[in-house]
Amino acid sequence: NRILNNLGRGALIVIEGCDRAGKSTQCMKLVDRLEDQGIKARLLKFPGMFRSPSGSRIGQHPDMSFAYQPDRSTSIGQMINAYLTNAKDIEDHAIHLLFSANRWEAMTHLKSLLIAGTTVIIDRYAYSGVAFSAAKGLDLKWCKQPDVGLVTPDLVLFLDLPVEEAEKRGGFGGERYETKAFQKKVRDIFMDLRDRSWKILDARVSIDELHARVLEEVMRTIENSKALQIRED
Ligand code: DGP
Ligand code: NA
Ligand code: NA
Repeated sequence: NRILNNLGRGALIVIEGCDRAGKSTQCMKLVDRLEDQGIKARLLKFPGMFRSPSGSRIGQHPDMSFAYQPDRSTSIGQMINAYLTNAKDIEDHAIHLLFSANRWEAMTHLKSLLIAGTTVIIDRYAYSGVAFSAAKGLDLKWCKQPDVGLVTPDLVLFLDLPVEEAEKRGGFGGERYETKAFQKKVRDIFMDLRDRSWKILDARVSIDELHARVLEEVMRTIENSKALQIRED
């Protein structure tokens, strides 16, 4: 539990949830809103690609030109993209390590943002890493190891949407993992990963209502974060 800095750093906020819960929309609205209020904020996304409304991957989101796009351009990001779109098969343990490596390669950048006082919003983090791989049957303890030492979030907001509702939202696409049975397993594992930093928000409400709930939790965390340290648990 190494302590890096404790002077006016930014807060680290993670948005998690199953597919189609509305994470990317909420992340973008949140960053916009924080910036409007004069709070320096940036968005990171793992893996580093956004979807168009039709569900296909479009790389950088048009509204997100200000965001750091981690790693579509890196060789690891390209392998993950090929895997998710079923262009390439990668052994389960090997892809797990690649997802983790994709987070590790952003850590230097993430720490420098936090230390500079910027609040960072992350669309998926190590919880997704563990939940999706453990849902395939990989050993839970093994799944957690590669992400040990990543910067610890101050707040994890889990946008909770029943899988049946998620399916209605334009349906699951043809990407790997996008089946009802698999998403149910992923949600169960997410629930086992809850810790003190988690808040579960009902994602069945309207976009604006959910945004208000997200903002409330985030503002509370930012107000308390002056006293926070950067931890790598
Ligand atoms: P998204 O772009 O947020 O829709 O994520 C793409 C897909 O990749 C989604 O089905 C969730 C999955 N995913 C995200 N992070 C990880 C990870 O670290 N490990 C695994 N196995 N899957 C992940
Ligand atoms: Na997804
Ligand atoms: Na998303």
